[in-house]
Parts: sequence; C-alpha cells; structure tokens
Amino acid sequence: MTLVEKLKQKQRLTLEDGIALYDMDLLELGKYASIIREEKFGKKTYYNINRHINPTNICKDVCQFCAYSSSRKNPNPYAMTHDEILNTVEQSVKNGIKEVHIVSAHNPDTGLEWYLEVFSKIKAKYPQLHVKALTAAEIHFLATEYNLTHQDIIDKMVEYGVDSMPGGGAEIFDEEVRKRICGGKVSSDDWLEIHKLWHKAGKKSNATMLFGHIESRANRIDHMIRLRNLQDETGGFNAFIPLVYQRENNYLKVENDLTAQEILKTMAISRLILDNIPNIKAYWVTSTVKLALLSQEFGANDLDGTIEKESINSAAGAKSANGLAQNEFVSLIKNSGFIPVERDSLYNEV
Ligand code: V47
Repeated sequence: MTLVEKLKQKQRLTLEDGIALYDMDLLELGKYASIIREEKFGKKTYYNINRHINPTNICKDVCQFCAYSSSRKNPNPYAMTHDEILNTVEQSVKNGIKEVHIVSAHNPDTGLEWYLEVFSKIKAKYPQLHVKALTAAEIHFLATEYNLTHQDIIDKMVEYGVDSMPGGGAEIFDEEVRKRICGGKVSSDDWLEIHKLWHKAGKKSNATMLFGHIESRANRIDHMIRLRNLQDETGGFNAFIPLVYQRENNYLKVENDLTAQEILKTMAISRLILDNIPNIKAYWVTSTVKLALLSQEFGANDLDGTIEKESINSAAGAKSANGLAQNEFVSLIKNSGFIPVERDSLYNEV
C-alpha cells in the first residue's frame, strides 16, 4: 500500500512513513492532517486562561539548550519563597486564571518541602484552581536527591494536590542526541516510566518534544512513536506539544532557525503519527503567534493559554515574557477562521 493510500484509509503510520511524510508537498500534508483535526474538533481551537510560574532557576543539571538556568549565560540566580509564589497566584486568580503551571529548575539547595508544600498551600486557598506541576525531569531529580523512588514522589504529588503533570523534560528521546544536549538529566526510559506511573495513578499529563536543534527527522518520528506506544498502554496523555528550539543565550551551537515549512510539516506529521493523542498543541511561545495560528491548518487544535509571564523560553529568545491577553487570543483565533473555545486543564469546554 502506498503512503497516500495509508493516509486516505487512516492506517497507523510507521517510522519510515513518518520520515517519508517530510518529502510530501506541504499543503497536501496539511490537507491530511486537517481531515483528522476536523473529524475530531471541527473548526474549534482550544485555549485556556493560565499562569506560568518558574520558582527557581538554580539548577544542578547542565542542558546545552537551556538559557534559563542561572549557570548559563543568564547569571541571575533566584528562588522564590512560598509567600512570593502565593502572592503571584493570588494576583493571577484575580485576573481570572483557571490553571497554574509550575515548573522549576533542579535546585539542590532547597528542600523537598519547598517543592511540594506550595501545592497544598495553593489548593488550600484556591481548591478550584488546577495545579499543573513538576515535570518528569523534576520528579527524577527529587527522587535521586532524596533517595526516594519515582512512585514515592508521585504519591506525594497526589497527596499535596498536584492535578496534572506538564510535558516538559522530554526533549528528544534518542539516547545519542539526548547525551549531547542534556546528558545527566532524566533518561528517556525514566521519562516514559514516570508518566506511566502518573497515568496509573489515574492522572493525566502532556508530552513535549524539543525540535530544531541537532536532532534528525528520524529522531522526531522515533520520539512520537515512543509516546504513541505508551499512550496505547495508558491513554493518559492529553496533548502533544512540539516545542520549537530557541537559539539565544545558551551553549548549543545551532546555525539556523527552522523554516516555517519544517515547523508546519512537523506539526502536521505529529497529528498523523499520534493517532491516539487527542490534542496537538501549537505552543505560540516557541512557534511564534503567527505560525501557531497557521498551525491550525496543519492539524493543531490547541494554542495553550494566556500564560501572563514566561521565563524558560523567553530566556532563549522567545517573545513570550508577558503572555497574551484573552481578548487578543480570542480575536486572533476568530480572525484566522477558527472557533475559539476556552477549555479547562483536562480539555473540558468551559
Ligand atoms: O522541557 C528549554 C523547553 C520546556 C528551550 O505541558 C526550550 O502544557 C525551546 O515543557 N528552546 C519547558 N524550548 C516548557 C514545557 C511546556 C510548555 C508549555 C506547555 C506545557 C504543557 C509544557 O521548555 C523544557 C524544554 O524542552 N526549552 N530551553 C529552548 N532554548
């Protein structure tokens, strides 16, 4: 059967199929990705009202692509107190957020309580607020630092009120590339194992992929297929988020930005390969707002949220430090021919 026949019949695609899709005409690829997107969501595009908080940038790990860590070219180490975090949350709740997304560096100078107790403090004050926190990389760091198992940390997350896990720290699963860009951080197998344990606890998570650095197209498809295999087993991933690599202020030498064509093709291919992950998120922070809007024509059905403040990607050059206003978000989606639908963190329509 040819690749086009497979696409027409909506057959599951292989690694070789995924690589071959990059040679297809961009608009034809977009057409196949749009057919699936429209079957699932019509013209609806999801967004949410959220706030990102990055409580510390002091990190024991050394990821070559990271511009956020204070050991990088951005030497302004900080660690927020719980009161500072709670004050930030209070302000954002007044602004109408429904989700707080808390991700930190791997700070060996703070205690386990610093990481965990803030979640129960937030939940005690704002029981309706969805707490999305701790990447698999942070869970692995905490388990290693405190001589605990991944399961121990997951049990604590549930106990302290974490509602869902963000998809960070996945980067690229290929072990050779991973060694070069973030050696020493959570391994691919551990990343997948931690999400599996989280899903087994009855919880949902997201999955990211960092692309546009030194990885090959085959590495991207392999990454997607490893996620698809786990999703077959657990069904716990809500969204896949391809993160476009930002080149500034870090130590990874990458000569060129990705082309818009390569980004849109990757978006469309992720919709086609990941037949079992419902939502494909075009994260406007790393793709730019304009390309995130265009991604709606290439399989993406979610544009993430208003964010308010963003530190990790903006440190590396993304224009996201101050988020986007809700009315702007809504108008942009409408003006691009789609129907903006506010969602909660578990993809229920609000
Ligand atoms: O894991 C770090 C990435 C991620 C760079 O789950 C970079 O809903 C591009 O995971 N260029 C953190 N990316 C952000 C993240 C995320 C964002 C939005 C939504 C969700 C979700 C998760 O940022 C890290 C890393 O892959 N990152 N440096 C860089 N130079």
